[in-house]
Amino acid sequence: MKIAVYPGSFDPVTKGHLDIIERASKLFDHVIVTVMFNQSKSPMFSPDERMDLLKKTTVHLPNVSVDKHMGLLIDYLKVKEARILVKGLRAISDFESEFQMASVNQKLCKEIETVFIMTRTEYMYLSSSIVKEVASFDGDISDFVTEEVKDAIFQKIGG
Ligand code: COD
Repeated sequence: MKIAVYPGSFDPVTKGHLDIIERASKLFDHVIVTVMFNQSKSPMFSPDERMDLLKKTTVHLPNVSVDKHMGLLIDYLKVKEARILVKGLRAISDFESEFQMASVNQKLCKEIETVFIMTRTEYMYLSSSIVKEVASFDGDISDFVTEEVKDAIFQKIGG
């Protein structure tokens, strides 16, 4: 059974993330989407809120589950007996940090392989941060996130 873990901040999940999850779900037997902690970011949503939005967004995918882990990624993979890490790649700007993370993760645990899935062109500009910024100026984010996520963002910012 090929279990893949797709880790991220998912603060909140965007249609770019969803596209990667849907495509990964066709490649692997089971995909665990794991909400994690990125030390360089200050999240808008709590881990449980992010999990809840991910669950609602992926409800149509039977081989996808949602989880959270606040420690080291490779420790989580060991517990789940997963060897595959799924990452999305948008542009060259992603490459440097993703390459660094993949290299460190492989140094920490040789059995782990990172599989990169290229973004679709329509989502290559999309990030959780840009969605939150557009929403903060009351912009239309319907093309970027699902209705549930849109409502959750506007509720958070009091719009
Ligand atoms: N199209 C395609 N892919 C996308 C898009 C898009 N529009 N948007 C985001 N992605 C990809 C990202 O490239 C990433 O692979 C993934 O989706 C998640 O993105 P984010 O922004 O939600 O999450 P990040 O990048 O903040 O997640 C970083 C982690 C939390 C995975 C990382 O910090 C981590 O592993 N933390 C745990 C502690 C740890 O083990 N650290 C050592 C790692 S070397």
